[in-house]
Amino acid sequence: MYVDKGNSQHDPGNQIMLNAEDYLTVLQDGGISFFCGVPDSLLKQICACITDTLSAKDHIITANEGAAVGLAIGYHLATGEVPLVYMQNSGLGNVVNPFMSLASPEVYGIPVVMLIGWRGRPGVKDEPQHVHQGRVTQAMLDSMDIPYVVLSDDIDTAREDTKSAIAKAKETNGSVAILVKKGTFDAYKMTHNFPDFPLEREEAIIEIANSIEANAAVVCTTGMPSRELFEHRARTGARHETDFLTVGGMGHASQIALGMALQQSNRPIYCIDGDGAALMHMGSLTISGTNAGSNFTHFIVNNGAHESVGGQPTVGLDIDFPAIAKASGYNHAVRVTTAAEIKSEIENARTIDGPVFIEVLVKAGHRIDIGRPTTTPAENKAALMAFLKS
Ligand SMILES: Cc1ncc(C[n+]2csc(CCOP(=O)(O)OP(=O)(O)O)c2C)c(N)n1
Repeated sequence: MYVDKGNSQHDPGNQIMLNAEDYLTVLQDGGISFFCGVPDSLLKQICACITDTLSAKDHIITANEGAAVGLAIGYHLATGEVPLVYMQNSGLGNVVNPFMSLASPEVYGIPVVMLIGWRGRPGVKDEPQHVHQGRVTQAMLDSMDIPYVVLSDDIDTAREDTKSAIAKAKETNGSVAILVKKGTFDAYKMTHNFPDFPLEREEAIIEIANSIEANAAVVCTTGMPSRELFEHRARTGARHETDFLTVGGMGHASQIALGMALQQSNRPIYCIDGDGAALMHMGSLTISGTNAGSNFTHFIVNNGAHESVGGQPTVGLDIDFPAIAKASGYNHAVRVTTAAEIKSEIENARTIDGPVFIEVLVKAGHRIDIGRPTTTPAENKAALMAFLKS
């Protein structure tokens, strides 16, 4: 089901762009007053504008995209209105179950507008983790019977298409998707303030990498943390064979680390997680806490933000991660803020029974010139598997 009334052939390099505030007004004028979802870099301007403009009752940054569908269902049941769920197309996987089994017109019939950042759009160069997902995004929507339109960067066309999408969602009691290409939105600067902790995320990651054992393996989370780790290894002349970069599958780094740790109980395994990623599949904390052994150390480098995709806030700084980890079965759980504390907690972890959980509070922000992995995921996997055999 292809409803492409937008100018999908338009080159995103072109200068015409949508202003985020104007497009938010289009959505609101069309009758949308509740927004929820997980941010994406292609949507960062509109997500930032929504974050700045709306009250906590009208906008929730959810743990994952499936949870956003849940929230949207509740909102519709309580108001009869149409909610908007935003996400990166990689989040579609998290949406499939609550959509198919609950929101579908063949089950409860809940009208939802989905605003989806289209990473890996065919013809546009993107990272390996986006290529397959980008190529099948339309086919996935088709197979779920979700009609879609590609958002035009012309405001009048965008207004008309958005109005039709909302009308279609109401008429069918179903979901309608609006796909957003790279470069659709013009710059928007978010005003949210973050606390000023001593370390930057990159400094924390470097300290962890420098303080762990030579035979240790690291599973690093999605987004910039993996890029920063990769660059650190490259700078120090190390090969990348000790590290698994969780370039996609956000929220699953800790279970990848657990899978390794259970099979290689003599090798120290470190997970470097993000707060947004840990929140995305927080239930996994209980599985690591109750199943991991002493060789498992779980870091959460917490900047209170989805920093890698625009810095929209998470609830990471409003909750007590170490308390949750302790209650989830970790034997030792601490919060640190300095490089010296990271080093001494890693030393301490070697002498006590694990699993160990270490939250590092860091300031939001990143270097603007962080590179991307220069080796492919397949090369990375081969090198890591050879290292794990050694
Ligand atoms: C399922 C899924 N949803 C959304 C994304 C887009 N995404 C990539 S990194 C990221 C933010 C990660 O935040 P956090 O774990 O706190 O790490 P930070 O970037 O703040 O260091 C998001 C939302 C994704 N890759 N996968």
